[in-house]
Amino acid sequence: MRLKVTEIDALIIVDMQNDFMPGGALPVPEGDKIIPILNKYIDLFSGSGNPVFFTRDWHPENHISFKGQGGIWPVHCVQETEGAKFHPDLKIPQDNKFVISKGTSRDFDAYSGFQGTILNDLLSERGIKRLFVGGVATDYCVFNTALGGINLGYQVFVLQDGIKGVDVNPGDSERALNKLLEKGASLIDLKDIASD
Ligand code: VGL
Ligand code: ZN
Repeated sequence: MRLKVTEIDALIIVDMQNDFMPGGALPVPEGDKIIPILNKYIDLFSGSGNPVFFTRDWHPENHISFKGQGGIWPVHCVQETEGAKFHPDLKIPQDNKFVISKGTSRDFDAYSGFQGTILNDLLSERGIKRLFVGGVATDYCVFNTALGGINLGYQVFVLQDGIKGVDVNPGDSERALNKLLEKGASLIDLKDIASD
């Protein structure tokens, strides 16, 4: 595939936070391995003046998704903690970047960057029609953010070389990607995007 980044394109980097990286509270295996390639995507979009959106899980300390409150996850990405910060190696641009916090109320969880946020407004008011989605976890927040984008009418490209999954059940990530393909998403790699 050969794609050219134009003014209708936005990059969405999902949940590249310390708690989701090896050594974190809810690690995605090899989650840090995709940082160099995500930085290349970020350079490419940012360099051509396209907006880059960074979603983050941003939970209050008694969040319902935590085991202590009857949820399924260990405590993770608590607002203002070290674990909730973006990985220090992630190259966050100075300009034309947006941080989207989700899962911010105690009683609601959000796996999609669109859920309970202004992401769709920010995209549509900029005339964005195509979304390029990477980050973690393939089978949770990447999946739900990409699906949310498709359901809102965006053309969605999932960055095959810029995602990692947790696979709580073996095959979860593969099933998630197959579902996205079925819904009309495309899988691309960095080499599919023209740099000229
Ligand atoms: C996520 C589990 C719990 C994710 C967030 O970012 O994929 N997974 N909260
Ligand atoms: Zn969470």
